[in-house]
Amino acid sequence: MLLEKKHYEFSEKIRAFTLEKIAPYAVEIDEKQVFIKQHLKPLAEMGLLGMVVPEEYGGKPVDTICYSIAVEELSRVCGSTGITVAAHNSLGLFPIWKFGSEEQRKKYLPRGARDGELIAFGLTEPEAGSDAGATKTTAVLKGDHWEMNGTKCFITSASYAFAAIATAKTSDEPGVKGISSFILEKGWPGYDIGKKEDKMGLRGSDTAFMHFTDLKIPKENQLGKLGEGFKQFMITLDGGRISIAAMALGLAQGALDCALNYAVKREQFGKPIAEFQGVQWMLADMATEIQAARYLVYGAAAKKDAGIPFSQDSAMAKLYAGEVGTRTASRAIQILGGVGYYRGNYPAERIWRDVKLCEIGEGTSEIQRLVIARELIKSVQ
Ligand code: COS
Repeated sequence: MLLEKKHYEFSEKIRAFTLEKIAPYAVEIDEKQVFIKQHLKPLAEMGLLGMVVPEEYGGKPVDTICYSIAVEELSRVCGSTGITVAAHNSLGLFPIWKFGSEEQRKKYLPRGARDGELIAFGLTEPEAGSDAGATKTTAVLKGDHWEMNGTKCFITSASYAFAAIATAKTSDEPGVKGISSFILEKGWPGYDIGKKEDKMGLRGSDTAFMHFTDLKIPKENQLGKLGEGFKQFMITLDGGRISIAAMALGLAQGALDCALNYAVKREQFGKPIAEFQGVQWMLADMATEIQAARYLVYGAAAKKDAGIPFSQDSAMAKLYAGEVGTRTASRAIQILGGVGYYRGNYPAERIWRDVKLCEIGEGTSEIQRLVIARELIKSVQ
């Protein structure tokens, strides 16, 4: 059985938390485009900023199904909070825990996992998006330090993160073999953050460029082995994609919540529109697709925890949940009709803007199809 009693109990606990602490501010942070900074303390107190890290490093570890449930429930009420938590856990904490030295773990993880501070992930560059291996950023060894030059873009929480991990070419070896990764600290000379990006959705999350100019990185801040940066980041993204799938799932559920509550109250032709078969079929399709996405997400999560290869599963979960998310949000607006098209009154419109990111971030839907197809072909070779 995929789900145990503990998962339902965890889900109820997180739902109560999100309704009290996160939901009341979702409209305002979207409208005013304010970063969700006020949520960091309560999120840290709930352990939600340290879900993938052992207690000895300040974490409050949960299994990957619970982690997915947490991102799902947060996103159900506020996508901006969902993505901030997902990116911090999966892309910030996880690689330092997985690939970092004991010193690095002790130095960086507790601040991120326990103290309400964020860690960012720098892979994408202006010329290295889907082709993540086309990194132009370089790091050159100069005595006791590395000197990094380059630019990373679309970086979640870049402006607020106290540290970031980033990839750079450290040798001229062709392909991705010459890419390594490093832990960087905010405030180091030559580590600059660009302006906050003005986004269509997820407007309470922070997204910005990171610029590195002759940035001196102490040798001990190299993450893992030299030349393994690309692989580390791919392994990290395999896990991250489960969390973005969970985010899409939560947003889709939020859209269904909205449409369902509206449909049972809104009367036309003398009865609630939920009594019309056209609306019922839409609601039924939304609920069924959400449930199918949910089991793809939890299935990928269970495989990850069991130590079974799950690249294909996380790509499938993200692909399907992302597409279900946009479809569900669009149907929810359709059920609401004119009021669904207005801003601020009902969450469906915000969800529609937020959820589109789930078909783009941490690998587009096209990249997920590529990953799935490669695994399929590999399985018969
Ligand atoms: N786990 C472990 N290793 C992996 C891996 C994974 N999931 N994916 C690739 N690798 C390894 C490969 O095994 C290969 O190593 P070897 O040369 O030792 O065999 C190496 O990495 C290069 O892999 P590959 O040849 O598949 O690289 P490509 O350049 O073809 O790129 C894709 C692969 C397209 C899958 C990758 O660039 C990608 O995921 N792009 C999307 C990036 C993304 O998601 N960006 C979002 C940024 S975060 S917001």
